Amino acid sequence: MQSQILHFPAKEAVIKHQQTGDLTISNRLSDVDDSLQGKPERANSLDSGHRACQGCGEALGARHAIDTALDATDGELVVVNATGCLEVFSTPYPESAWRTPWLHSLFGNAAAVASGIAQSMKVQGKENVRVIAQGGDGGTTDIGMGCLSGMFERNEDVLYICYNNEAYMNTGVQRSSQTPGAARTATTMPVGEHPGNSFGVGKSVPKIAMAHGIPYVATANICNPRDLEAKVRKAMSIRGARYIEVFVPCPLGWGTASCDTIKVARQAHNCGLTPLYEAEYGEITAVSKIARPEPVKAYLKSQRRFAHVFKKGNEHQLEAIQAIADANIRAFDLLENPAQGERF
Ligand SMILES: Cc1ncc(C[n+]2csc(CCOP(=O)(O)OP(=O)(O)O)c2C)c(N)n1
Ligand code: SF4
Repeated sequence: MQSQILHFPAKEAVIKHQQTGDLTISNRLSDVDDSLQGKPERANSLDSGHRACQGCGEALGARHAIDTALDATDGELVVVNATGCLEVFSTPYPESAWRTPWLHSLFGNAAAVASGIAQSMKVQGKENVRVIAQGGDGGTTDIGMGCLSGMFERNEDVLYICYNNEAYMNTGVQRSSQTPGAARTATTMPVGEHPGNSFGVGKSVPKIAMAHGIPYVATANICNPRDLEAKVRKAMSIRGARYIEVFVPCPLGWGTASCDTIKVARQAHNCGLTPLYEAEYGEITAVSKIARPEPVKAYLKSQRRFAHVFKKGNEHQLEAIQAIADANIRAFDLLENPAQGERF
């Protein structure tokens, strides 16, 4: 495979002050819109006492998303949760860390259960009560795909949020259709001629959602909480089927330090592997540019699931991953300053 490695002239890069950029949760000195997480009136929908691993990106993403949705709906919200880490760590019977009406569906039918609740609210004349379905990438993009596609096709009044940690984490890190090429999981071991997960497999569910022509699709990343909140708020202002996919690192499954979750998420964004965009009725309407591009190496280096990529003889894997990032940068025109993407 022909790879195109990006050249990153660090000195010329314009460094924005983090405190006034778009990546911080809150800054009382800044006139940029504050994040809800920095305000005392946030709902704290996913309360303390749950059993997520330290540094769990999914827990962080869910709290930001549901707090925002509760704020946007004045608390008139029902949440349906597919089986998976988020459900297991938040609700060991008879306890619950959720401070909102919340319902556990099966692993693969959250979109169908949420559709039924939304229809029921309509019949009862309670359309002010809004419905969110949420789940991991296994429950959403694999086993839940049929129900999800049906929810999109019928244009049900539901926002579906997928927390994508790129594997089935709750059952011991098995490969999903979101596991990237070369990544090690319990079912894609780092051995053999092509160690880790195969290349050229998997699917983009945001693009599949767009192909259904639904009113709103977005990708988000917990490295940018303001952007995630803005997308959830926008989704809640729209009626009909909506889909948001949030990139959420998993320290346990990825082999990263729990203190590095945000850093790893930001590196994924900066290297172009996780483009952030919005689409309405099948057309892309906004793309978040990368202000400080980095090569994929920096992102992969901090994760044990990619450790074998750095072994002698596996250079082709590193090049293949860089080529995927380069293709995203081209396809979504991701660089804020195209000069930073000078290739050699
Ligand atoms: C029909 C069915 N098959 C398998 C399971 C076992 N199971 C529970 S959670 C899970 C994995 C969840 O993975 P994902 O949806 O990616 O969420 P994560 O745990 O990564 O957040 C599996 C396989 C189940 N509950 N139901
Ligand atoms: S295994 Fe991963 S997704 Fe599950 S609770 Fe731990 S960090 Fe979160």
